[in-house]
Amino acid sequence: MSFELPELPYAYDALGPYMSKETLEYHHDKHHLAYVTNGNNLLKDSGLEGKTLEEIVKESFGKNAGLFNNAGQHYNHIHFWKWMKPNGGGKSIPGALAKAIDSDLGGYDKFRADFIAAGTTQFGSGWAWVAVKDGKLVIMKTPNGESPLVHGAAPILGVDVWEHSYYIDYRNARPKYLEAFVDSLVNWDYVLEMYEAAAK
Ligand code: MN3
Repeated sequence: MSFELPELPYAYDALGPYMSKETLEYHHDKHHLAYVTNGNNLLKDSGLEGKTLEEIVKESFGKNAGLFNNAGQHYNHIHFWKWMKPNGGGKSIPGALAKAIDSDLGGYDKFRADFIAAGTTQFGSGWAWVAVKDGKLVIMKTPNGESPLVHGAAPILGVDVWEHSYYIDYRNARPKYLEAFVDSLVNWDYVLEMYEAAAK
C-alpha cells in the first residue's frame, strides 16, 4: 500500500484555544505530509510494499531506520488527529474504558498525572501513550517515531510531544500542553474504539 495524508476530522480552527489553526496547518499539512512523501519514497523497493501500515511499522523496526521513522510517524499521526476533538477531554469517559482506567491505572486522577508525567519526562522528541499490554492498560513513553506497536502492545491513546506539536501555542511549556490535551482535547470515543479493537 502507499501512504496517503488523511484529512483532519475537524476544521483547522476547531481545537482552539488549546491547539491553534497555525499549529494544525504546520503539523498536518507540512510535518505529517513530509512523513507520507518520504515514507512513500522509502517504501519503493523495500520489500514491504504489499503490507499494511501496521505490518510495515513492525517489520521495518530495527531493520530499515529511514522507512521505520516515516511509516511510524505516519501511523502515529493518523491516530493522533482522531484522538482529539473539539470539547473533548476530561472525565466523561465511556463505561468500559472508565472501568479499565480504574482497575489498571488506579483511576482517572492517577491516569492523568502519570500520562502527563510520561509526556513531560520523554527526553527530546517522542510520544506518551496508553496501551493494552497482556490484556491490561499501561502507560508508556517512546522516542521519535516509535509506538507501543513495536514494544509488544497496542496503542489506544497517544500524545505527540515533539516540539512541533506545541511550540507555537505553548512555547517551552510542554506540561501545559499535556494538561490541555487531557482536560480539553481527548476524543474518548475513539480511544474506546481502539480499546475494543485491542481487547479482541
Ligand atoms: Mn507530530
